[in-house]
Amino acid sequence: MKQAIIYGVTGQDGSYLSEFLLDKGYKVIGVTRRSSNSNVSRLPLSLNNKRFKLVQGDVTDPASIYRLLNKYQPHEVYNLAAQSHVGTSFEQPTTTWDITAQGCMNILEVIRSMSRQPRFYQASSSEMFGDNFDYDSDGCSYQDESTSFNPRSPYAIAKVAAHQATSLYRDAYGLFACSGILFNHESERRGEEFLTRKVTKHVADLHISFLEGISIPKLKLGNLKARRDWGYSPDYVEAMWEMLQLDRPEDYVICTGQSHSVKEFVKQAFQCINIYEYQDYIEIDEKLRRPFEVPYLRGDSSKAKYDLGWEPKVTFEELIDKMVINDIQSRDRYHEDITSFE
Ligand code: NAP
Ligand code: G4F
Repeated sequence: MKQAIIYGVTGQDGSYLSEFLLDKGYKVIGVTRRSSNSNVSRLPLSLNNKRFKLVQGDVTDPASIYRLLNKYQPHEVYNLAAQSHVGTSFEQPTTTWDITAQGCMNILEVIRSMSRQPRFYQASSSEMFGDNFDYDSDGCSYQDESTSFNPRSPYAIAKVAAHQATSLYRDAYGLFACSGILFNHESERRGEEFLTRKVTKHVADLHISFLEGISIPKLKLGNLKARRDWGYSPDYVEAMWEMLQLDRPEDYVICTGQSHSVKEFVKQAFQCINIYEYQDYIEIDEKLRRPFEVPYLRGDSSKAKYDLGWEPKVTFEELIDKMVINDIQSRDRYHEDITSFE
């Protein structure tokens, strides 16, 4: 039976990847760091599976990585662990570096020392491009595997370091190590501090507040002009696995090829509850703007389509529908729980 270790299993992508690998018949070892509160809320399905094992570990602790990898001798290691919030990285640059850059190097070093070396996946990011892009034959801007990096946040700097380390260990030591350069991807399990979930959760709250006849404060947002290429996380974790099944390790851009502004996302989410004047329900908070903003992301994943046969399945509109509906249903369930206590 194939075995995989997932660092970052408690996060959005980690939870979907563990379910995907379990469906493929893998034994999955999910690594979670110690927390004063339970952080396994995204893992109920995996935890119910006998082939899933949750173990403690931390990418900033090399000895714990050494012990885990040598104990389980996995076929594949997925490094999804990161301080993954760009805004937070401006406030906590050193922590971001330790987890997001050094953490990757720590895993690579352990793999290098092993006699039976597992295949390694690194979660790289479109944030690494910063404000760089190329032009296609129609004059439209895009980023792909050959666009140069210009990291514009402590998070992006850490991701570039991890990306380059993965590439170096592949070339210098012959490791089967590759990076997926993933553009923004979201889901019903997205962390609530990221733009998309913050918006869909607020829209659900507003919907319930109308039903209850109460008013809630306006939604505070930062930059509405930035453009992102937003896809669906369950689609994207499939690409991670496909990269590790190839004959040769290579890096791949994973994206939808469509770019939308934050404003367009907000507008579409409010439309899900029949609000067409979303401006009446939001306000700009200057404190939510970042010291530097990545203005435009639109990827080209032709290489992944050609080599992996990978294509995104969920559209921008379907993604927003799924997230809003899920947040409304969660609010309904919460409401039923509260009233059953009364
Ligand atoms: P996420 O929900 O923030 O999950 C991050 C995971 O890393 C969590 O499980 C977290 O554990 C874990 N972690 C943090 N510090 C750790 C440490 N010191 N040791 C071990 N684990 C640690 O992120 P995501 O959206 O699933 O993204 C997965 C990966 O893809 C991240 O590396 C992210 O930077 C990268 N990425 C994401 C996107 C995107 O749009 N989602 C795009 C490109 C790249 P806790 O639960 O304990 O916090
Ligand atoms: O949802 P965001 O915080 O995602 P961001 O910064 O694009 O980063 C995400 O995608 C990267 C891939 O490109 C990942 F590597 C990274 O780990 C993460 O998953 O912000 C999206 C956009 C930004 O332009 C931000 O300035 O929304 C803008 N925004 C406007 N108001 C806001 C807000 N973002 C957040 N989080 N909160 C706001 O109130």
